[in-house]
Amino acid sequence: MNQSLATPVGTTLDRFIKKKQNDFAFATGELSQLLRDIALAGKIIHREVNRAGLLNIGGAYGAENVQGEEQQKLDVIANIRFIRALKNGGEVCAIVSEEDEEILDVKNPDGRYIVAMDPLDGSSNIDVNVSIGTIFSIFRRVSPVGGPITEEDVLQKGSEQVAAGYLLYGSSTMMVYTTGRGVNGFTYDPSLGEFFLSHPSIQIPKDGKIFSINEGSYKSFEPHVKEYIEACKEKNFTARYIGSLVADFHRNLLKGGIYIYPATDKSPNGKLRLNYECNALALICEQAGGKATDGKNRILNIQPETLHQRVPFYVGSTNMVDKAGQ
Ligand code: P6P
Repeated sequence: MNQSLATPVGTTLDRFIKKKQNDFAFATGELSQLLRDIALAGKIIHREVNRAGLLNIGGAYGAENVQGEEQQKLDVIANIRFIRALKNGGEVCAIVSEEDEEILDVKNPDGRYIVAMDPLDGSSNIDVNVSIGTIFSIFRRVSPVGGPITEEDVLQKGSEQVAAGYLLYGSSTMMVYTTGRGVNGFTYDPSLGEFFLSHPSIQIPKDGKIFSINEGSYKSFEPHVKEYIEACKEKNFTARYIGSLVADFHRNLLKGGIYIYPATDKSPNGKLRLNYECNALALICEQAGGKATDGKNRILNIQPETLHQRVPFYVGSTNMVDKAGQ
């Protein structure tokens, strides 16, 4: 990119979105507003996450989400906050959330976008103060505006995403997203209530020396996965597995590396969900020059069959994903 055209580090997210909108000849500002709505919800979750321990709102909520996992209270709060921000923003007609079994029709019949999200991924880490994240995909609705939400609207291939990203609530809170023209990272300054461009035009190294996988399931890994892990160890690569997808993904995106959640005995189709985890990170990774597969097929080419469909997930530096796959 011509550096003189590059947006200077320190630009606010709002200004950046506006500038990029001007780059799109027919942009109407709706997607820009939707990205702002997501950033607003991220600021709210930042506040909730950073005071969870103090207000003792951590710990199991008692209810269970569709995944049969114990819902942490912050899971529920994050889901409510994102749904409210997206509904009030008016750009979204429907939401697919990890926390809700059914499609959420937010009663915005003029909304032209669908959001698929994991409002708080890695929430089992909340009580031990490990980084967690929000993952989101944005699609244009394919059914007529004003009509009923259809299955075609919410079961689109990842290649149809118009935008995707994540928020990482870590040592600092970041928002990283793409609208199909590269990947940019913004760091939140809570004293100013603003996200600032801190990681412009992120590119993932073609190769890396970090592998992220839960070796506790080693015995049930397929042979090619075992072979790949042994090859990594032969080369004295670094094993880094936080148990929080967004945190592991983000580190590998910046430093180079691979994250693998393969098929296991317990999760024969892998654990991660295609619609609101894998698609978003696959688009981000590809836009940053990396790769994402299910071990064979490009993630973004997989046609979803169900809302909460799981797929094996290999994502990160291109050369590593190629070697780890079948
Ligand atoms: P395991 C968290 O529940 C999550 O969805 C990802 O954030 C994380 O990478 C993975 O599951 C951890 O799963 O089976 O290794 O504990």
